This record gives sequence, structure tokens and C-alpha cells, in this order.
Amino acid sequence: MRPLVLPFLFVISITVTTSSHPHPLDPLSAAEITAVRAAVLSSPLVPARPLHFHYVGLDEPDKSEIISYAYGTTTSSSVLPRRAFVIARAGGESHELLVDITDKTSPSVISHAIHHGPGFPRITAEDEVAAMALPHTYPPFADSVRRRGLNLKYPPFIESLRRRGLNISDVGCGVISRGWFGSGEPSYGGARVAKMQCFIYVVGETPNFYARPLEGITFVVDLDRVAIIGYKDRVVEPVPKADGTDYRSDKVGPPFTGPVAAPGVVVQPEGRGLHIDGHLVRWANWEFHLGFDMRSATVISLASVFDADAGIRRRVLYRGFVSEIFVPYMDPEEEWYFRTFMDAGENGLGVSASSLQHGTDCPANAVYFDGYYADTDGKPVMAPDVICLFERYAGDIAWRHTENAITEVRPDVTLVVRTVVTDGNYDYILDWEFKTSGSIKCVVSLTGILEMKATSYTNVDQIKEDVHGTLLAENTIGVYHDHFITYHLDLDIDGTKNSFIKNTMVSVRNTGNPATGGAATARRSYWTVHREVVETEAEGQVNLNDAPADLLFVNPSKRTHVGNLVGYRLVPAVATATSLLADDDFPQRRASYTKKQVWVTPYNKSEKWASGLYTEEGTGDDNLAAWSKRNRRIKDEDIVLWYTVGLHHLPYQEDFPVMPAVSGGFELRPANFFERNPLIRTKPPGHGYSNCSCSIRSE
Ligand SMILES: *[C@@H]1O[C@H](CO)[C@@H](O)[C@H](O)[C@H]1NC(C)=O
Ligand SMILES: *[C@@H]1O[C@H](CO)[C@@H](O)[C@H](O)[C@H]1NC(C)=O
Ligand SMILES: *[C@@H]1O[C@H](CO)[C@@H](O)[C@H](O)[C@H]1NC(C)=O
Ligand SMILES: [Cu+2]
Repeated sequence: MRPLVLPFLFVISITVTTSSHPHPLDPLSAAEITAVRAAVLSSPLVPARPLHFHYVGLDEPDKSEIISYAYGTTTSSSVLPRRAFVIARAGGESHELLVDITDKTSPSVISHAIHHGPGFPRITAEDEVAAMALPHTYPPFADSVRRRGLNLKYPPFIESLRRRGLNISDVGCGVISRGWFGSGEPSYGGARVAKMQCFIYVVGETPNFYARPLEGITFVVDLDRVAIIGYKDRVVEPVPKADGTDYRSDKVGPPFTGPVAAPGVVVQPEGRGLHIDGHLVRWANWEFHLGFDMRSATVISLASVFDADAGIRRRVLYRGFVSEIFVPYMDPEEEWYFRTFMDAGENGLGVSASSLQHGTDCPANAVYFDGYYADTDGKPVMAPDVICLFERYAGDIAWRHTENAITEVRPDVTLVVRTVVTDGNYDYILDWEFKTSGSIKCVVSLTGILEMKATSYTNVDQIKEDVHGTLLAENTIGVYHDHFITYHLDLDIDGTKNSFIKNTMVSVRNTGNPATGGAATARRSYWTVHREVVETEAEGQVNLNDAPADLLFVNPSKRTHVGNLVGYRLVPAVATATSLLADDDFPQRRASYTKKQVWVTPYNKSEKWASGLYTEEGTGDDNLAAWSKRNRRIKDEDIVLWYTVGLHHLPYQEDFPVMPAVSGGFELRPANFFERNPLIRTKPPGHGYSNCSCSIRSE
């Protein structure tokens, strides 16, 4: 669900400077976005106006060129072309353009195509602003609002309406993508269509408009024509009250509770251990490139780890980013059935990235990166402080041992790359944590506001039927839903060609008879490992809940001294839910990849978006599962792991009015990659670690 109040956009003025050549994976700069715009607008290939930009991003050079730039002999990016990929809407069509901006002063469109298949590019903020203005001049809606004001079934509500003298501008409407339901509903002549739902939003009452839905009313809007093409006022429910929905500190307290928190002081007496050169980050034994994209937000590329024992830098991850976030709601009623959001493809995670609050979203020792993207007009927008990086010492232990009189302990200090995506009501905190052990840990934490449905119920004792959610407060249901966060992880373990190995644990019965391979002991059973080197995509799909398995990505041509294949393994953390929807249900067809947490595909530059390039109203014909139907070879190939973190969300009262963060994630952990514990030679810390002048507060 999208915000009714849009963040301020900083449109910056550009001075084109002849700067040094960017890294081939650097996101488009403001000057480059400006050059792309100029090329597209002056191209005779797309004469129709108005022309709206829905996506503008880097079209990176081929992977082989980037690999040789990063690790080979090519030392200058000046030989590599600089290109942008654009999706624009004009004349009722979606246009795909490649723009060469190698020379920013004379950018040129080098290819153009019109998308003829199903689906549309993302809904822009400008689409939403235009649609949101429509209800206020739509007479049937005024009638609906009045109808609710006079509804005698809900006296307290009427009272408050009268006192307030409810005026239609106290109502705000938000755009909701309509999903895709095949021939089960109108096609509206192939128009780009969304729905809208409205909320009571009285300035000064509560900032939490998601808590006060005007239930029962649904608009259908043609986004290109900016026109209402459908309207339904089906049921009248009371609007939940504003009391208790505010979450601002000056409204909820004092008195305040919780620890009398000492402010989070971070002391790094020798400065940050972090080196930043443009978009390249070097920290401890790690090095990587940090990018940003309108659709995926943060992009980690070319992550490599220094192997101190071998004295060389070794490749781990070519590219990692969040490819899609699928959030289907579990209420089949008229106002809710279509709420099956795909946040990256329908809205864009990068354009939804929040400016991080210094000292609270990220600690005091954080450094910040701005993001740049194009607005609908193609002009560059600067999103300040959308990525932060910080070293974290949270009191954890990296390794330790006590034996006789010896104790050795090493603290676990890590580097965190954080982005917060606020897609309307929900906030996703997306962390990439780099550990000196060689692990990369991805954590996604969900917080923010639930999507709530208004109801006449005020107590669970009144409820006899399935209300598809939890009664969170009087007149307020938090509707059941899922979150599926799908990561694109192009692992390049010690090189480009890798294989995927499933090590499944199987129970073995001890026969007690050496003649039949048993051991002549009283032991009845044990487990061992059934090792399978996966040949094709179909075998590479794994549901983690089927059988216990270690999932390994190895370089089949690299071995340790004792002969193990060097590799990394996938260690899932909590949140391994898979979709429970029927395979033939429309939202499931669009997100058919959510029945398995693990997919492995051969690398293909154009297969980036798990839900397909045209996700909005898309049919799933171009999604991860559709590509994988080709059942390509994935053994000893350049392969990509797609991992989906899944959570079934049954709301609880504690999630109201704003929910405490709940997390899921996974870790990519070295597996026979190093010859031994890579932290063995970590220097024990000096006294600084325990230097605290803290004393216990007395009451
Ligand atoms: C509704 O409120 C707005 C803003 O307070 C005001 O400008 C407008 O005249 C009001 N409309 C009616 C019909 O009362
Ligand atoms: C890459 O993927 C796209 C989309 O799935 C497909 O059309 C194309 O044929 C693929 N290319 C190769 C070389 O497999
Ligand atoms: C602790 O920190 C203070 C202030 O930075 C410094 O003066 C002192 O020497 C430190 N003590 C130790 C044991 O490191
Ligand atoms: Cu949720």
C-alpha cells in the first residue's frame, strides 16, 4: 500500500563536469540521468507525448568485461561503454530504450523496442499523486462519505463526524496495485489500471491513516488517462477511532517506559576501519562495490575476501540484491482479494528508500550514501542518506576457548550495510552484514504499520465467522498475509564457474553385522550425508522444509590442500515459510517461485527480476519459475542462487499501532573455502574494548 503523503523530493540542478571515468558498476549519476533524459526526449523513435519515465538504470557492461576490469588486466573503465536502460510510457505503450552515455555531452538512443506482452512498468509517485486527486471531485464518493456519516448503526461514529463536521478533504485515498486475475475480471481494454482505497485523515488527530480505513469503498482508476473507471460502495463499516493509533513520542508519553537508555555511544579511538573510494568499500578482509537502483535499492557487487593464509584476494559474490518482495493478503472479499503486492516491480524499492536518521536508524559511527534516480519527467532526484555503513561491535564473540589455564577470546566485529525501504505502510530494514569469518549475513526486519480492515466488531466474542485476521483494537482487524523477500545472489566462489551440491542428511539403520556394512556394536542408528551434485535447474529447486540438507556452492576446479572442493554454504535463518496459495490462483501464478525457497539458474544478464520485468498487472509468464522451465544445466556453470525469506504474518495486538521489528534472513558461510579458521590470526583486542566508565544507576 502506497503512502498518501509523499516524501519531499530533492530535484537538483546539474553542472556537467568532466569527471574521471566511473567504475563500470557505478549507478547513474545525476548528470548521467540528465543526459539520458535529453537523449530520450530528442529521439525520433518515441514521438508520442506526454512521455513518462518509469525506470532509468544502469545497463552494466557484460559480466566478462566487468570481471576482467575488476580482477584482470583491464585497468581503465574508459574502454567500457556506459549505458542506461529506460522504460518509458508514451502513447499508451511501454517503450524500452538503451541509451549510450559514454560521452555525456552527446548521448544517443542505440535501441528501441515496444513491449507487447502482459504487464506494465512500476506505478510512479506521480501516477499516485494524480490518482489521489480524483475522488475529491467525484460526486458518488461524496455521497458515500455522507452515507457513512448518517449511518444510524454506529452512533459514536456519527457523533464524532458531527462534532468534526466531516468534510471530504478529511479523506485521503491511496493507490493499490490491482494484481492480475485473468479473465475473472474486466481487462478495461488493456489499460493500465489500479485500485484506490480511502482513509479518514483529519489533520491533528493521528498521523496513522492506515489505521482508519473507510471500508467498503473501492475505486478503479485508469492511470494513463487519470480517470475513475469504476466505483463500488459495497458495505458500510464504522471507521476505527483515532485514539490509540498515534505512535509519536510526544503523543504516547510521558511517562516513558523501557530502559533508561544510556545513549548509544560508539567510541572508535583509532577512527573508522572503513575505506571508501567512490562506490568501492574496503573493510577488514572484505572489498565490494556498493550500488543503488530505483527498483532494487542497494546492490552489492564484486564482493571478495582476503585470504590471509594464502595471501590472496578471493571472489565470493558477483552481485547481490533484493529482487522482489511479494506480500499477498489472505482476505478474499471484494475490497481485499487483489492485495497481492510485489513491491519491487510494482513500486520500486530504491524509490521507496527512506532517508536514514543519524544515530537511530544507524549508529553514530555510520557513513551515509545518497541515491539518485529519475522522476517521471526523467529528471534526477537525489534521495539523501539512503544507505548507511557502520562497523558493529554488539558484544558478540567470534570464537573462544578455555582449556587449563588458557582462555582465548576474539570479539565479533562486523560491517553492516543498511537500507530501509518504506513502501507505504510497511518498513523493511535490509541489512548486509560482512563478517571477518568470511560470512555474509542478510537480515530483513519488518516494522511499520499493518494493513488494517475496519469492522463492526469490538470484541472477539462477537465474531462467529472467519474474519481473515486478528481483532487488534475496536473496529480494527489486522489481516493475515505473507512476506516473501527474494534475493538474487550471483555467487562466484573463487571464480565464475560453480556447481550446486545438496548434502542431504539421511538416517541409517545399523545392522550390527560387518558382513552387510554395519558395525558390530549396540548402536542402532545414525545419520550420514547423501551428496548430490545438481545437474539441472529442476533438481536445483529446494523446499527446505522437505528434508534436512546443507546446500553448498562450490568451485569444481578448486580444492583445499586435503582435497575438499572450495565452497560457500547457504545457512537459512528463521523465516523459511513458503506460499500456501493454490498453484492455479492468480497471485500464485505471478509468484510461482515462492513455493520453494531455493532456485538455482545459470547466469543470464536479463534475468534480474524474479517477478519478471513487467510485474505490475503481470501474469507470471516472465518470472523465475518460467525461466527455469527451460531446465538448463547448472553444473560447472556461472550460476545464480535465488533465495526467498518467507514469513506468514498472523497479526497480534502488539503489532498495533506500529509493530516491533520481526526479522528473518540467511547467511552465506565459507565451507572448505579457507584452509582453517580464517580468524585464528586475529589479534586479541587491547584494553580499549573494556574501557567503559559506566556505573550502575541507583534508583
Ligand atoms: C473542506 O475543507 C477544506 C479545507 O479545510 C475547505 O477548503 C473546503 O471549503 C471545505 N469544503 C466543504 C464542502 O466544506
Ligand atoms: C536470457 O534470458 C532471457 C529471458 O529469460 C531469454 O529470453 C534469453 O534467451 C536468455 N539468453 C540466453 C543466452 O539464454
Ligand atoms: C580509557 O579511555 C580513556 C578516555 O579515552 C583513556 O584516557 C584511558 O587511558 C583508557 N583506559 C584504558 C585502560 O584503555
Ligand atoms: Cu506483515
